[in-house]
Amino acid sequence: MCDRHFLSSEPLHFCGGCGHHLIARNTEKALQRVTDLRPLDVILVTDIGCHGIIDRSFLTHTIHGLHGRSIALAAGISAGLDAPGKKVIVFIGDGGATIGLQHLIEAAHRNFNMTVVIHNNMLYGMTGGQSSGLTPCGYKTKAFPEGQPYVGYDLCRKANNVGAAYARRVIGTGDFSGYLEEAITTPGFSLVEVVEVCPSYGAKRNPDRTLTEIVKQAGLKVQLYSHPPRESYSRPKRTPVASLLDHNTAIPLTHASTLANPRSLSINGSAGEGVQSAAGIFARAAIAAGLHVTKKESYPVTVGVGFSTSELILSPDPILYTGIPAPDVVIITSQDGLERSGVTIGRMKRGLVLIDESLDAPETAARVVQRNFRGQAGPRSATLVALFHYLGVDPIFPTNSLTNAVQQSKLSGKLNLERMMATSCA
Ligand SMILES: Cc1ncc(C[n+]2csc(CCOP(=O)(O)OP(=O)(O)O)c2C)c(N)n1
Ligand code: SF4
Repeated sequence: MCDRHFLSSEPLHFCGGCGHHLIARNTEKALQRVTDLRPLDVILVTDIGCHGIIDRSFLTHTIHGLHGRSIALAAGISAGLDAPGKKVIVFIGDGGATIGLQHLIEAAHRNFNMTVVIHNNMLYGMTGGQSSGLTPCGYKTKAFPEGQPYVGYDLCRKANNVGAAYARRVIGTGDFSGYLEEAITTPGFSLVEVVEVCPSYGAKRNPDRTLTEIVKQAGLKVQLYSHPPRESYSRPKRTPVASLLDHNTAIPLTHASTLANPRSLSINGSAGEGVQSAAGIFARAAIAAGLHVTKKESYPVTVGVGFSTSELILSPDPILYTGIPAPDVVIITSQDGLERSGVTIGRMKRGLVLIDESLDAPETAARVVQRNFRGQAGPRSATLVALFHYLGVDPIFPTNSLTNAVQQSKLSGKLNLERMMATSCA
């Protein structure tokens, strides 16, 4: 008698006669026969479905994945584990296995170290007996009371086609622990498809045929599909990468700010016109003046056209919430930016809207100031020019801090800073 228990002594939580009982019990037997394995050497990854409630009964590590994704989860665990003494086992239903079929194929193809045990009761048990991708043609389910009209997949052959060393179909009655043991001790990817019955939804509708008859009529073979073992997946070696934080150097404090309360800015222009870089430079200038700053970017997925918006919060105190329900300042440098910010501006009850003079002034209760940003230094510098103008209207920190930040940026040398400052302060 083995003193290593992998299952708790509590009754399992399946309906009476459910095939999932036998899979759990046979898996425990198989694990007990693999002498080097202790319960905490096993990582059991379960899927969504009735079979998945077994994770409260196994005394191993257990992880519950999303429906159809447990093999992908297990692949990540197996790749990250890199420990030969550990065993990753996946329990998944026929529903989950076919919902996440590509995960299964990839895991078999790349030979991830794991054993997948498919609980093939030929239907979705937990949700009331609908058909799955493994339901055999003619099998009666809730979805097809007259019989499934399609042929189900042959998962063992599919796994074999992509190189699985071990893929075996078994009828889930009696003692099949020997096959599970074979699979568990196969290096790399192995799969056991246990064909079983759901008494609550499957047996009721299909009372006359045995499992063996059903499998035979479906043209499925109860056998092993195998290949000689091959090297299992191991993580590609990578040169260590420096932390992203290493690229950042502290911004020295060079100026002082007069800002007493947080100020939120929404800066709106067109993609490709330097909105984000100008906002970034402005943020650095604010930090150099002792302020805390958050920055959020927003643009369409088609990054080369349409609007480009940057939201900044500047504050003398740490910023604990980075959302801007209603901005204090809206800067608009192009028609795209105007269209993007139109609704926000319409709702403003106070604050400042700084907008290029070529655009139609919007209806708003905020104060509107129109200036020539685009004409002054061209569309690509319009946002930076607008930010110089903003400091002229609302001098929350010295313009020199912004000039310094521009000089330290990639734009240094490309702009006529003196002219920008002169016109913005005018
Ligand atoms: C992505 C997703 N789709 C659908 C569901 C709903 N759902 C929960 S359990 C289940 C059926 C599970 O059937 P199977 O995987 O065969 O396991 P069994 O219950 O038969 O053990 C479904 C469809 C879900 N949870 N997540
Ligand atoms: S509903 Fe079916 S699959 Fe679920 S526990 Fe009951 S018998 Fe088993």
